Amino acid sequence: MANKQIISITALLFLLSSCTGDLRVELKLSCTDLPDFDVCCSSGVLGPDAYAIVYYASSSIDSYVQQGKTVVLSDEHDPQWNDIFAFNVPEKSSARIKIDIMDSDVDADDYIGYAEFTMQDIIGGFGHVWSNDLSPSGNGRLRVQGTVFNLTRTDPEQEKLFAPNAHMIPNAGYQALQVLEKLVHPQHKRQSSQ
Ligand SMILES: [Ca+2]
Ligand SMILES: [Ca+2]
Repeated sequence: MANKQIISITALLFLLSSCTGDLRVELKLSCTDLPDFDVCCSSGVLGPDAYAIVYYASSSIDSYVQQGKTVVLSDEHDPQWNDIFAFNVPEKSSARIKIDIMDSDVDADDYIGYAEFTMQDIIGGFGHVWSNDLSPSGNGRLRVQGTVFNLTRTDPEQEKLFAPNAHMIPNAGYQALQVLEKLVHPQHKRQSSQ
């Protein structure tokens, strides 16, 4: 009996670590030199009303799924968004991220460009920074500032440094709770299905 409990606790810890990840990676986005996008009016040319869309693929073979957006920063060639996107990932994560940069308009929004990088570009990058020109035009540049927390460290103070209003991507904590629920209450499912 005791052995069984030890095995299931080990299995639980493994599943929790694979679901929630060893690292919390927080990303902040900014752009520089975005091209003019609203050519109008006698006042001349305005900068774009830029926002970013975040896509996430949890491995090198998975497809992208749209996960979140920043706010719109109006008439700005060099937007710096305060939105923070947080990911719980394994240390050796092969996840990929794509960012679309858009110009918000009253009618249809305009596409400015995109950039793609991997979670390892952030985890292993100098200062956890990654930047590149936007594709396909090469006009404008995306900069990604990462902050990486090691969740396997038992530091009770660490959590206080997490961005409080981060968009969690994907909601891996929820998946971990579902796994926990199944392991702790295996009877529950059997009974309810009878
Ligand atoms: Ca426009
Ligand atoms: Ca616009």
